[in-house]
Amino acid sequence: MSVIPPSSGRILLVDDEIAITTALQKLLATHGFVAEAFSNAKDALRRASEVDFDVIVTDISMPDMDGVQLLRRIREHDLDVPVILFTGAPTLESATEAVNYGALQYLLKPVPTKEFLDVIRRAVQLRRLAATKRAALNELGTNAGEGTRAALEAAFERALEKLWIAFQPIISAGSGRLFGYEALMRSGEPSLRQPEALLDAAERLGRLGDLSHRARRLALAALAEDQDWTLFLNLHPHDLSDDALLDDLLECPDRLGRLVLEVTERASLDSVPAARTKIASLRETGCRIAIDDLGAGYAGLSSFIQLEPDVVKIDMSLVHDADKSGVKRRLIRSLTEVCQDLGYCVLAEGVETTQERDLLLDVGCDLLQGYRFGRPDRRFVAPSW
Ligand code: G
Ligand code: MN
Repeated sequence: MSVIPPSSGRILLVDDEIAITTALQKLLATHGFVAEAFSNAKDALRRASEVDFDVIVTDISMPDMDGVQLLRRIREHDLDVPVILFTGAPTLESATEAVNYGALQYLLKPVPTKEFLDVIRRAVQLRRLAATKRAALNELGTNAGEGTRAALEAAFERALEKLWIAFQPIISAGSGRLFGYEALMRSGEPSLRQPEALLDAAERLGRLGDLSHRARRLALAALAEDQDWTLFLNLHPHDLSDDALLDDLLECPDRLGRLVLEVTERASLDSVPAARTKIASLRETGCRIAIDDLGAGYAGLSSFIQLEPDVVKIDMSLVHDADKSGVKRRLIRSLTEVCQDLGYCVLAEGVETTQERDLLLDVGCDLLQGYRFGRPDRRFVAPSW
């Protein structure tokens, strides 16, 4: 066996059985590694925040914080360091968690010396590979935050705490005056600032309910203002299957006449059980229903049949440059006519230019929304016309 020079890797060992860490520490030292041993996870965690280890080896069952908890805490700030869990009492649960939180290996005690050393050497190499890869990604500016579940969970928690609502004005086409505001969720957490990223994280973590509930509470609080404008609130298809939606609405029953719930056309409602009944019970609270993003996805008519909307929002992909495209112009015109015949109020969103605005006025849309009138903002910005 070749002798590995010193500095071949810095290893953190954690086990409440000191005899084990002492033996491993000696073994590692004779093979050129620098190993530090701790008998509890808390002290080990503190040390790991001071020094960069190449590999962390931890027992699973320990008093206070166990090895899986330690792994989770480490992943909150270090996505790369290989963590090896070892245990005398393997369980499916701990093995599953080990995988979920990105453990490199799950070893059974007692670990044969050769196998242990092989695993450690491979882990040190992987650590170096990860560091090089991350440096390259940072250099290229493409570090898209690949990571583990715990890192995503930690970011999501921060995002929930820093959740805030932006309000974008909606204008009455007839008068050019303010009609209402659409509530748009935003977060102060840099990695999850935009709603798409936030919703994607919530979906992956099974936390859509928590995110919607929080955003809804913040947005509905705005209705408490003694004003007469209408609030537009986006629903996720998941919300329709969540009793918390109705509960939250019923906390402010006297304000629901000023609320419009937007349901996107992008996702089919066919996957929502009893969507029609649910929409009906929402409507019974006094709020109105809008179909969002019309023309952006999904071509069927089932969302109309299921929702019987009060308002239809024409997607910005149709509105953008509509004054320059005969096809878009004709589409908007016929959509508006058909919807108004059916008794729906037509809102055009994503209006950015005066030319687009004038075209939509000519077509006869009822409501207008877009940067031309006002951008989403923390404050209730007065629209320009
Ligand atoms: O899907 P929904 O209609 O809820 O999406 C609204 C999103 O569109 C918001 O995030 C908002 O910031 C953005 N938005 C609003 N007005 C405009 C606009 O005039 N142009 C563009 N490009 N985006 C807009
Ligand atoms: Mn919307």
